[in-house]
Amino acid sequence: MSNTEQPPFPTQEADRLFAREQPRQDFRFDASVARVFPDMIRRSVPGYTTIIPMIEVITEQYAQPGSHCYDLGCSLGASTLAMRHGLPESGCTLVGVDNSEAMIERCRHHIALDDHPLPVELRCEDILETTIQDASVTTLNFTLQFVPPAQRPELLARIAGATRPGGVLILSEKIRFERPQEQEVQTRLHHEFKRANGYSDLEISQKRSALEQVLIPETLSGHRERLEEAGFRDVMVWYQCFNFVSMLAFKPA
Ligand code: GEK
Repeated sequence: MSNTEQPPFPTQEADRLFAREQPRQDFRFDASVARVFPDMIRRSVPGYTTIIPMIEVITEQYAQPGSHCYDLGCSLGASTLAMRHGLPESGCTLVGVDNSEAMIERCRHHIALDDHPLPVELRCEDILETTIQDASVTTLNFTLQFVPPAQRPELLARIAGATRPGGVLILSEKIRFERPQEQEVQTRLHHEFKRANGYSDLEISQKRSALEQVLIPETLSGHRERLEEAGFRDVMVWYQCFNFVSMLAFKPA
């Protein structure tokens, strides 16, 4: 396994995007977000810096010779690079997809700086439209939550249909809880995590409001049910920190 607990990109511009009071606008993955993204996601998503190196471990276990591996919603390529380092040097292809041009442009640069020889195909495309075929490992690392809920079943069914028997989907998501008390506790702990990482109350509340219509979390049981309807089996949570989880869903052999 490569260098594990380090943030994937060493030089990081600090995220101050919501530090000043501003009119409410829906969150977008534009150039200003792409510029600060490594710092933003590390300070906002509990467990992100653990999940990334584990994607390498999981990829190494489940990649099948001659298959395609996909990172859907690859942003700057942290999860893509983890997959790349988990793949054998030949015999698999790796595809990263993101519909933000600003992300893909920077991702291309990060991939070029990485010393692994396996080529990576980057597509600036909507994951709802991108071609997926003969897959063994597919990663949706905090991406499905940004897809409109009505379109999620079809996307998951398409991934399941394109996955080889024994292949896996790595699905990481912010979740919500059925019990109001648990929802309250886990949300508060998440906000405390952000505060501990230097975000002010103003930054936390402006970001939350910008994400309200854009990031739609679902319950764990909702995810399980839909993954099974899509054709996956043995859905399991392999990581959870507060209201952030990562699951594995297998295509039956
Ligand atoms: C990481 N996986 O660092 N089609 C293509 N891309 C999309 C779509 C879509 N329909 N919707 C959203 N995205 C990464 C982190 S970030 C998670 C993923 C976060 C893209 C969007 O442009 C963004 O780059 C990414 O999904 C989500 O491990 O910001 O919390």
